[in-house]
Order: sequence, then C-alpha cells, then structure tokens
Amino acid sequence: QTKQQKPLTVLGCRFRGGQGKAGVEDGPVHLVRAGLIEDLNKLGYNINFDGHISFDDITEEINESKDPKIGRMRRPRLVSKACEKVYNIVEDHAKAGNIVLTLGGDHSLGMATIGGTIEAHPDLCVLWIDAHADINTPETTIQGWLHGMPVSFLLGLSKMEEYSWAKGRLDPSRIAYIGLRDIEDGEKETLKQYGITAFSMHHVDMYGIGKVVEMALSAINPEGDRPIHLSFDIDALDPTFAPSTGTAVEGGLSFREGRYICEAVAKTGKLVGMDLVEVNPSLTDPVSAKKTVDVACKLIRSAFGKSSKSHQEQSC
Ligand code: 4U7
Ligand code: MN
Ligand code: MN
Ligand code: MN
Repeated sequence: QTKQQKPLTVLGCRFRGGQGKAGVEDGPVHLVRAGLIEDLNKLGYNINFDGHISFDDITEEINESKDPKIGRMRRPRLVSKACEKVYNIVEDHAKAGNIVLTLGGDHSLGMATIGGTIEAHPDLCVLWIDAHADINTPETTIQGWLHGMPVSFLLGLSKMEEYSWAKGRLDPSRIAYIGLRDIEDGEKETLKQYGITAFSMHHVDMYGIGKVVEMALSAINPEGDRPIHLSFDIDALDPTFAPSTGTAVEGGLSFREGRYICEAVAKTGKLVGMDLVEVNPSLTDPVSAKKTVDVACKLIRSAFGKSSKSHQEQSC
C-alpha cells in the first residue's frame, strides 16, 4: 500500500546575520549532505528542494557601514531583508499546501518561517524547543543579536519601521516552549506578562517529557485541530548530544527527549512547518560536528514520521 505523497518544501537558509559566529550558514549544507532529502523521500514525501538559499546578495548590499546599530540591535536591516525574503517564500509554499521545512542558519529565521506560515494557516500554534526564549525586544536585549528576538516580532511586541513586513499575528496563547534554561530577566517579565506557556528543564525533570509535551500541546491546541509549527533550536539538546552550536548551555534535553517531542508532533498529524536551526559545524572538531548534524537529521526524520525502534507503542 503506497501512502499519498505529501508535498514538502525544504528551504536551506544559509543565513548567519542574526548572530555573531561564522559557520552557522553551513548548517543546511551539512544536513543535506548527510542524506536528509533522500531520507525524507523514503518517508513518502514529495520533496521540493531547489538548492540552498544564499543571502550573499543581501549581505553585500547591506554591508556593515550601511547597517549601523539601531539602539542595541546589531545588523537590523540585514536581518530584516533576509527574513522578509524567507517570509515571502514560506508564505507562497504554505499557501500552495506544502509543508515547509527550514534548515538554518540562525534562529532569527523563525520570525520569517512562522510569520509566513501563519499567513497560510491563521490558526497556527507553535512549539518552540530551545534553551533560550528568544523573546527579547529591541528594548530588553543586551547582546543585540536578532536570533534572541524572533518571538517578540512574531507576537507583535517589537514594532519597527524596518520590520513592517513582520505582521506580529501570533497570539501569545498559541506558543509553548520546552527546554528553557537560559532566560534573561527582561524575557522572564515578558513571558509572565503575556502568560506564555513555558516548560523549562526543571519541568522536564519534574514531570517527564511525556507529560510536558502533553501539557504543552493541550495549552496551545486544546481541541487538537490546529496546524502546528515546530521550531527546533538544536541548542535545546544537551551539549553532550549536540555540541556544535553557537550558544550551548549545559543541562539540556537528552537525544531521546528531543526525539520524543518530534515523535509526539508527528503523531498529531498536524505538522505544517518545522525549523531546525543553529547547527554550526565550524565550532567543534569534525567528529562533534558530525554528531550534531546526525542528531539534527534524526530529529527531523522523527518529526516527519519515522518511528524509532524504541517507540514501544508500535504494534508488531
Ligand atoms: B538562540 C540571549 F543573552 N538571550 O538574547 C540573547 F543569553 O536562537 C541568547 O536561542 C540568545 O540560540 C540565543 O542574546 C538565541 C543571551
Ligand atoms: Mn537557543
Ligand atoms: Mn533559538
Ligand atoms: Mn543559539
């Protein structure tokens, strides 16, 4: 029995302008080289992959001298231009009925991928898997890098002329975090103020990953009928499993916990978009880089329906 082939667009986004470390733009190249497209094909998807998106043209056009800081924000115009480009591509593919998988690149891309997807699926809900909340605003940010701010743009908390394309249509009740362990004071305030559902590693320890995923999904998707976007920052995993990333924080999710999240999302049958971001193969030795890439591929395969051997629910 052959499954109906679902259309899946894969966007390799070679973008690093939302953070300060070179190499994260090579993440998508490594993921594809590891055989990701073939794997997804085998899972029964009809894949649309046109090669990686380069942002060199934008980076050249908006060089540093043309992109001075706005307040503390670094490379604000570059990130806006790059994300606007991705936003439009994602919107088109999502409106055509495709699932969209975005390979980063840094997590500033999240404002583009989720922003574009919500245009096609207005009732979208979002699972944000990360060590960080990425909800800084231009006012609260200390580092100034945009990869720590995408959620504030998605929620419409950060409004700037340069980002007028970012409509801020995501309601705070429609996003939940899992994996948090490095949140700044300003971000904590924002999470509290908007009553955002957030499960830190403390909650994972306390309840176990199964219960946490169940609580997260029922908070953002109580009837189970909403389309889901999974934004997976590889730094959600513990650095022992995913060492090659720019902002690694100890005490993270195990590989199995990360994969469980992806399997649970797959099981809903509601996945319409996924990001796998922040893999930076340049930051470690080649063995650790490969480990990080392989783990990222496994997470993606699980989210797109590959059940692991340890998936005990499976009947024989
Ligand atoms: B990532 C940070 F200060 N909060 O804003 C910031 F701790 O996409 C980290 O999750 C941001 O990797 C991390 O710079 C962004 C920092
Ligand atoms: Mn992170
Ligand atoms: Mn992130
Ligand atoms: Mn990071």
